[in-house]
Amino acid sequence: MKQFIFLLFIFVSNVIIHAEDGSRLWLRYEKNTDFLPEIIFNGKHTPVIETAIDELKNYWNGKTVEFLIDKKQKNWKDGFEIIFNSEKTKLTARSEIGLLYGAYELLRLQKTGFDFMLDDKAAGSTIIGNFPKCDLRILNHWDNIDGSVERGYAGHSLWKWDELPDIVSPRYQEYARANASIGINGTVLNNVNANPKFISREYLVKIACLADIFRPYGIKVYLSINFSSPKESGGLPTSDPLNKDVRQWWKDKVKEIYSLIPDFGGFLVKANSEGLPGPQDFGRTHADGANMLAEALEPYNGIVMWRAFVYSPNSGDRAKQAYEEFMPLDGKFNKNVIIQVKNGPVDFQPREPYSPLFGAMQKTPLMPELQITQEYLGASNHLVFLASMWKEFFDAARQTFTAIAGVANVGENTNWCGHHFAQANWYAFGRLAWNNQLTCNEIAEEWLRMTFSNDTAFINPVKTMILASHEATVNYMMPLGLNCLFAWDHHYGPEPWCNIPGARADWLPGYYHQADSVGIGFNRTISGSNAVSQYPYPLNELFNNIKTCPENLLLWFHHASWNHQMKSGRILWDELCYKYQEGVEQVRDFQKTLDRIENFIDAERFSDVQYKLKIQTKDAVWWRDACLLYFQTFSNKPIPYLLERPVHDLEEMKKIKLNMKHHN
Ligand code: BDP
Repeated sequence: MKQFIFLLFIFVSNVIIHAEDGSRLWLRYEKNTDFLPEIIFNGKHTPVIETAIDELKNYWNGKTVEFLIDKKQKNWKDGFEIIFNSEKTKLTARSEIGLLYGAYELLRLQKTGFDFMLDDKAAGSTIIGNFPKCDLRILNHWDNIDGSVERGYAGHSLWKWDELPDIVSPRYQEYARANASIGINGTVLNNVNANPKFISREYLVKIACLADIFRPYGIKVYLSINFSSPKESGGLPTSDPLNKDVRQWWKDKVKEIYSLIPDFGGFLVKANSEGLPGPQDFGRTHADGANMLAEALEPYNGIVMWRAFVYSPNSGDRAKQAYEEFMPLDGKFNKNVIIQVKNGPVDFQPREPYSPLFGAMQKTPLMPELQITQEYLGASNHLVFLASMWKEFFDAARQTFTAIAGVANVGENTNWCGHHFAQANWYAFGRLAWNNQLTCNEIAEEWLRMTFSNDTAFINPVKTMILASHEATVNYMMPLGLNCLFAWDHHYGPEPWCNIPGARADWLPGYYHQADSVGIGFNRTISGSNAVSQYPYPLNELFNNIKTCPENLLLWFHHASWNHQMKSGRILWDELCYKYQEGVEQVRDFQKTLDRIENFIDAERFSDVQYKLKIQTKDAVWWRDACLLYFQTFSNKPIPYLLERPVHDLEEMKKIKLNMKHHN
C-alpha cells in the first residue's frame, strides 16, 4: 500500500510538473473541491450567466455572491460594480456580459492577493467599480486557410479548418475563456490578406461552430473579406462597388452569414494595399467600397473595419500616404464604418511616432490597430513587454476610442504564444483595450502575480526587467528613431545594407535610414518630405526643429549629421554606438535577473525563458554589430574606445540568410 501511495505521488507530482508548460496562461486558479460557494441570481440563466456562475462556483474561495442586473446604468457599458462585505458579495452590472467580467475581476483580485476587507472595518464594505473605456475590443488573427499564420510565431493556426465542424478542439473554449477574462469581446478569425473562400458556405458552417463556442464568453466573430469576392467566387464579371449586381451579391452574402451566425460582428477589409484588390481598381474611392459593405451589414447592426494601411512606391514619403489618401474622405463614410489605423504611420516598427490620422479625421471614427505578434520585435524569441510601446501611443494620440484591434500572437503552441512572457502582451492588450489609462506597472504586476507568484522578492526584479524590455529592444535594434532596418525576406534580423536590384524602394532599408557621409535619418521636416505638417500645432513645430525634436524620434524626422550634438554631450555617431551597447547590456542584465529568481518559478518555464534570453542576447549583439559596422562605412568614425568591440565581421554578417520566408 505504501508503495502504491509512493507511486501515486510520483505520478501526481509528475503530472503537476508537466503541467507547467504555460498552457494555463494567467488563469491558474485552483478548483474548489469540498466547498462550492453559493451564487444567487434571480434573472434569466443565459449561457453567459451560466459561464459566470460556473467560473465562480469552480474557483471563488469566498462566501456567497449575488448577481444583480441594473439596466439603468447606461454609462457602465460592459462594466460592473462589486460591493464586498463580510456577509456576501454583490456584483451588479448593466448586462449579463458585465456580470461575467465582474466574475473574472473577483477571481483576479483573489489570485493577486487583494485584501477585500481593506475598507470593511471603517465603512462596512469595499466597493470596486470597473467600467471599460472602449466598446469593441477585438483580436485580429492573420490566420490562413492552409493553417499557416502570417507573421505568426507560435506554431500553426488554432483553427483546424479540416476538422471543423465535426471535431471541436478543447482549445477553442480555452481561447474564448482567456479572452473573456481580459475583456476582449471580438475576434477576426482570418488574415487581412483574405482568401475569398472564407465566406463560402462550406467555411461559414465551420465559422458558425466557432461562434457558438465563443458566444457564452461574450465574444463575437468577424471576418476579413477579399474585395474581389463577387468576381472570384460569385461568378460576377466585376467587383465594382457601384455595380448593382455586386451590391446585391454582398447583401445576399451578408444575409446568408447572419442566417448561420445571428450575432456576427462584421467585416475587416484590407483593400488597395500591398497589391490586394479594392475599389480603386474600378476608379472608386475607399469610401465607395466601405459604404457598399456597410449598407449590406447595417440591417443586422454589423460593422465594417476598413484599414488605412495603404502606400505605393510612387507616392512620395510612405509615412505620409495614409493621411493623404484618407483625409479627403473624412465625413464620407457610413455610420457603421470604422477606419482601422496602425498606431504608427509606417508599419509596427519598434518605435514610431503616432499616426497623424488620429485626431485629424474628426468626422469619422478611427480605431487603432496594435500588433501583439512580434513581427518586428524579435518574433517569439525576444522578451519585449509591448504595453510600454502602446502606452506611448495612447499618451500621444490623446483620444478616446470606441474600438481597438490587436493582431494576435497566439497559435497552437502549448504555451499559446511561443514565449512565456509573450503571454503578457496578449494580457496587456486586453487590459489596455478595456482601459488605456491603466499603467504599465499595474498591468505588469497583475500579470506576474497571476502567472507566476505573489512573492515580492520575485515580482520586483522581474517587473523591473519587463518594464525595461521595450526600450532595451529599441536600443539594440533601432535607437534614436531609426526604423525598417530588417532583412528582405523576414523581419527578424538586421540587414541595413539590403539592396535587391529592381525591388520597390520603399521595401528597402536604405529608403528609411538614408545613411551617407554627412549623416543619417529621413528628412521629414519642411525642407524634406514635410510629413511634420500632418501633425497639429505645436507638435509639428516641435518635430520640425532638430533642437526640440525628441531624441528618441530624431532620425525619424531628421537627416542629422554624424557630428550632431546630442543632449548627452556626445556627437550623434557616438550616441548611436552607446545606445546599441546599452541595449546589449540591458539584455545581459535580464539574463542575470532571471537566474536570480530561479527558485521562485517552476523549472520548466524557467529553463524555457532562460533559453530564449540566450537567443535574445546573441541577437542583440548581432544587431549591434551589423548596424554599427555598416553605418560606420558612412560615418568613418571609430566606435568610442570605452565600448566593447564588435565580435562579428560585416562581410560575414552580410552572408547570413535566415529561412523565414514571407513576402515583405
Ligand atoms: C505588414 C506585414 C504583412 C501584412 C501587412 C498588413 O509584413 O505581412 O500583411 O503589414 O498589415 O506589416 O496588411
